[in-house]
Amino acid sequence: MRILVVNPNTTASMTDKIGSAARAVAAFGTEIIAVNPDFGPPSIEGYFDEVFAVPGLIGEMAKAPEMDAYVIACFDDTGLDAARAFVEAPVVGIGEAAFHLATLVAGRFSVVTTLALSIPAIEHNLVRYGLRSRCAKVRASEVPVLDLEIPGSGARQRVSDEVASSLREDGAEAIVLGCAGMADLAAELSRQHDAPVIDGVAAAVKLCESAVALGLRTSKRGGYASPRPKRFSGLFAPFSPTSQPGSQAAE
Ligand code: 5HY
Repeated sequence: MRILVVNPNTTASMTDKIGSAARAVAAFGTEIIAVNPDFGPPSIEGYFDEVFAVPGLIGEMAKAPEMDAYVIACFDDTGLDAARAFVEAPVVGIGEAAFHLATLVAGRFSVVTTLALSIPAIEHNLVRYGLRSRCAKVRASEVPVLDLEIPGSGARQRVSDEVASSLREDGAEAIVLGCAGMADLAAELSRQHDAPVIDGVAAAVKLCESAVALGLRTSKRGGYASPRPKRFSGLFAPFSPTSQPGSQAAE
């Protein structure tokens, strides 16, 4: 099977890290293609950045309509509903995937994310996924997303310190890492803190493999029905939906 892993921000080094984390857990026979758009925000921190990352996400999916599944590799599950309406193959957000796997191994989990700016979107998703009661707390390590790309920035230590505080103070039994840029930290932090530490990129790849193996496709009976063909105007004209799921109007 072929899984497109889309990092909705434009930072290629982060996409490389995400691709490596995905390939590290992919089953034999699963091909991972990791991409990011060449337009939009370099990092997504809060609602404003998020909305400007969605066209790039949809654009990358439109370039690869033949994939068996899609992963949205941004922890606030950027554009997840729009992406599910756009294609028929399963689409999994790393936030939702990590939350669900955490509930399989712990009664209560906490989330350690980047900046406080990112917390409301994550809490909002927990409520709409029906998992708010299983989350002890969403915490910020106050590490900007792109500091995770800078060796020696102290980002890793700050994330580790926040994991320690969470296990000590929140009654958390597992930790969910709240940024795709933390994908390479999960195994080390789990060993260091002797608790399940979950990376959403790995979680999403395994859930995609399960959905595809079970022959599941995104339901087109309700809100994820394909967008009705129409002509968008101006800047977004190239994104005009056509009658073909996963395709857009030609330039
Ligand atoms: C992410 N931002 O996973 C989120 C994390 C955050 O660019 N990739 C980003 O802070 O919301």
